[in-house]
Amino acid sequence: MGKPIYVLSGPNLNLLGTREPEIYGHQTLEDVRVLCEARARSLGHEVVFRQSNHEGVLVDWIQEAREAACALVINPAAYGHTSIALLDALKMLSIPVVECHLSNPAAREAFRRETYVSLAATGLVSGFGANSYELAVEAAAGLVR
Ligand code: CA2
Repeated sequence: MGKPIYVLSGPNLNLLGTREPEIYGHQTLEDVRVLCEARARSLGHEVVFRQSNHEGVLVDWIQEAREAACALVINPAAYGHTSIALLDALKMLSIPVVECHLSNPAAREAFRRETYVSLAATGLVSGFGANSYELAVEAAAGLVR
């Protein structure tokens, strides 16, 4: 088994499944982890699945992924719309980066239509609820040489 796919989630996603199910679905982040692990394993990969509410912690994990991961999937949550620090960290990666969102931010409020993270992402999966993560893992695996 090679290096794992890192799957990182940003602020408030630890509460997934507890509110706004019409936007984000009923599944918890633990459910999402199980889906990602299963999809990755079926494709011959392991995942490292982590969530943080703290921007600097996410930056640390992105930096760690430079050496430790074969690809990175990230749902930056609200930091995607605000964080140049995440963008700068992602730009230092030479592995595939797949941005993922549960909802489709492009179809929501104007402030969600731009994400800094997209500037460093190989591609974006959004709007499919928990399946966005699975699809993002599949896309990431497909990009790994
Ligand atoms: O659709 C997504 O995955 C988002 O990244 C979710 C973020 C939002 O700021 C982005 O614009 C789009 C919000 C995450 C809020 O976390 C939740 C916590 C509990 C229940 C539902 C979501």
